[in-house]
Amino acid sequence: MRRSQFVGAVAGSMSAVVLAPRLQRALASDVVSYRLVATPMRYSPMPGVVVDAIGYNGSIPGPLLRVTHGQRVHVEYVNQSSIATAVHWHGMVLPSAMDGAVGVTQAAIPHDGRFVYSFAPGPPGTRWYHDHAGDLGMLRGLFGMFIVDDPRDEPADVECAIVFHDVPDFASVRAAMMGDSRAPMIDPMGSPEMRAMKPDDKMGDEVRYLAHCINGAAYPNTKRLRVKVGDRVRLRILNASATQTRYVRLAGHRLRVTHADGNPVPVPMEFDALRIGVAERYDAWFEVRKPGAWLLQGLSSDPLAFGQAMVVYTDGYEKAAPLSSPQSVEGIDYLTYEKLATGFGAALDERGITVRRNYTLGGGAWNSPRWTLNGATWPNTPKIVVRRGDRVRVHFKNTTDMDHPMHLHGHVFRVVEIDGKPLARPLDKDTSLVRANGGTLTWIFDADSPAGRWLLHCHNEIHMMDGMMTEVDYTA
Ligand SMILES: [Cu+2]
Repeated sequence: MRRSQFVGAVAGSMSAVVLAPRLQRALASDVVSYRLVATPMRYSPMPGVVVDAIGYNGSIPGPLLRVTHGQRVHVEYVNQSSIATAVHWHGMVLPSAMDGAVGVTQAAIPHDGRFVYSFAPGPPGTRWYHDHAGDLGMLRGLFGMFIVDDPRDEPADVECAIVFHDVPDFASVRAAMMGDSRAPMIDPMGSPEMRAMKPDDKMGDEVRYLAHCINGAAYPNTKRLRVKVGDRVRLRILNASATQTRYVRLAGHRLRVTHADGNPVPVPMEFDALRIGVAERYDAWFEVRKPGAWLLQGLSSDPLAFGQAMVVYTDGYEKAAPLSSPQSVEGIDYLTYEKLATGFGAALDERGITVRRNYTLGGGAWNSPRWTLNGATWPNTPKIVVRRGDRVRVHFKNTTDMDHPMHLHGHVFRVVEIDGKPLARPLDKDTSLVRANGGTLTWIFDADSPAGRWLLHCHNEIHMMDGMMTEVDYTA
């Protein structure tokens, strides 16, 4: 019997949020209504850290939004935050006017302003929502998970929404944005955290963080997940960090990945740990085979990041010291795109491609202080102009010494090539990391979304604000 327990990403409360079963909710209404109000809040993710933040409905992350695929959503958004904002629905294919990209699909919503977002959320999967107004709202706390349930999914006994996020030091954010030489910019030797990671994970040295959190808090104040022996547990994991890649591991368990960015993977596959770039999501399952207590951790050698952990436990183990994992990825089997794609294939399938665009990712402290596409910054970057029905190939080459999580609005693309080698099976995604130091990656997508302008950008908040952004325009 399915218990339909759902632990939502609601901060400010240590208790689990139990939602009604999916089918009942689907039958309840064809339209699901939410009201989101952005307001300033004092936010304390851990003792000794208090920041002036902005949250949706007084919570960081914002409330979990959830519909069953086929339902419409009606979101009344009210901006009481004192900054300009708008809400972007990350991973959704929706009318352009609902996309929330300020300056492209809508005007910024001023303080005291209101905007109604109404659309049919899809495709089904683990999606999210966040500010996209260019006034640092997301860094201040304006983000949350949005689940579009797929009624065809295999049932889980327990589902848990898990949002990894970081609390920035705003002085370092402002310095990074201004290219201030006093800012902790990229250190060629790397910070201790970066040295412990693979070279391709050098992200986020520009911004200093005060806390690394799961669902609004740092360990040991993180919410705990109670499970039973025999439970099949589905974790919906989002990396909402503004700049940092995360490795995620559950002690004592392998994680079976079924969805990448909410989209079904070619073949579900088990890993010791997930590697999750900024804005990416993975659905990861495990079965509880024995009683115990285990830590779900974001791996890092940064002492501050040890707090990015939460306890999963069975009855009787509430007080037990949880089993933990070493803070290293050395020698473990962690998720990579090529593994998820079942390896490399013979040749790229270029059938039907009508539009080709190559982007060189450039910039950074040692090349130029600006982050660029083909040497230019937004809005002077070369666009991709399409007609409905086009098939588009986008090739990235990364000349910088940081990974870049490239994101396309309003489409699901297929990752088909990495570092010059075609993947055996394409990965359906909306955000993908392009490896540092000469890495390449290719997308193919069909221009079959609603007409309009769709942003394509690096999801590292600093890089995007700096200009590593372009757009896909439909002309007909
Ligand atoms: Cu970037």
